Amino acid sequence: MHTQLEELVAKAQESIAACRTPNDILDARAAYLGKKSVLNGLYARLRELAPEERPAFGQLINQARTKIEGLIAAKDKEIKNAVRAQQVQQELDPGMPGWMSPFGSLHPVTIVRKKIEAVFMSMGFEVAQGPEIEDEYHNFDALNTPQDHPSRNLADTFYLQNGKLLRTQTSTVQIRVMEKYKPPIKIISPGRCYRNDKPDPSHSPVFQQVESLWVDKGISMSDLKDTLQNFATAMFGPDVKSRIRPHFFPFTEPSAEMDISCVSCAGEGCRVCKQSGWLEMGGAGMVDPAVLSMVGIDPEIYSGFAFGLGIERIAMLKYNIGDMRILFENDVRMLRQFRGESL
Ligand code: 2NL
Repeated sequence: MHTQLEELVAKAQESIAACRTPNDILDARAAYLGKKSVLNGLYARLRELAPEERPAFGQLINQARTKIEGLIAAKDKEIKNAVRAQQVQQELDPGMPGWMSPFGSLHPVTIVRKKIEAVFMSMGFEVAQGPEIEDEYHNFDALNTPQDHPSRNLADTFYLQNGKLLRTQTSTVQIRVMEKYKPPIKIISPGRCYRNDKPDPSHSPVFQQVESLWVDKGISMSDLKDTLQNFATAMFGPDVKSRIRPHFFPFTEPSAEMDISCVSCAGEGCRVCKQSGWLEMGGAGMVDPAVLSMVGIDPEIYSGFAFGLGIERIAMLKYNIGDMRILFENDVRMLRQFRGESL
């Protein structure tokens, strides 16, 4: 029986070495380790031996089994690797042209935001950022907004738990900067704002704003007008004019609305400017002394201007988009227009 085992292992070794395909491996495994295999039959024949001989011989059978299992596993791996290598060689044609990279683009609102940031940075403004989740103090109280002002209403502002809300303007960032730093302060704060508005051609509940703030000794309304004109020229070209009209905001005194001459008709009157020749750009004014006091800046020594611009509106004017919702649907046919667009 001993020699029979040795012969069996030798035979197995020979036929395993001859295996070429995964099927050959299956056959070899069945033949040498399966239920009907010679090896399996040897277990039954243990009973023919004297009881004291059985453990030693049982061990020999087990050793033979382990040896054959190892040989099969090694050959199996070898065959699988060879099959994989052959497949790769068939699939890989180094002469084939590569796939074109599916190049993306920046979103038009992002392109315009970066352009606005660059324009203001060239005028010496620094870019400040702050949280989109705010408290009533920074969004309303510090901006001198009365308790009964309609903008505080649930219908206009998204309130969260614990007195928190989604900022309705990035003035919150200006307040935080003024709380922390002394003048001179010359910053812009671009970012997302939230208002409980139904989407329509000129409104979206999520939109982006850039606010500008310059506080120092002797800052006046003429600095505001100058900054506005420089911005308009850099953004829309040398022929664009600007103007301000009286208005009211709780956080500025005096307050104004800013217009630029229509970029569509050069001031002649058209559909875009509703025949007026002018386009509204945003609100502005001299920071209310009450706001300066609240952040610990002495309004007897310092003054400042502030204004707010809607980025989507500027993007719509720049790219001739008639409906703000187009900017948020992200239809790839719209986005593709901006492939390769630089600032
Ligand atoms: C608009 C345009 C505006 C400001 C924002 C501002 C910020 C501080 C102090 C005073 Cl910290 N003002 N920002 C000023 C005027 C207009 O936004 O249409 N808002 C409703």
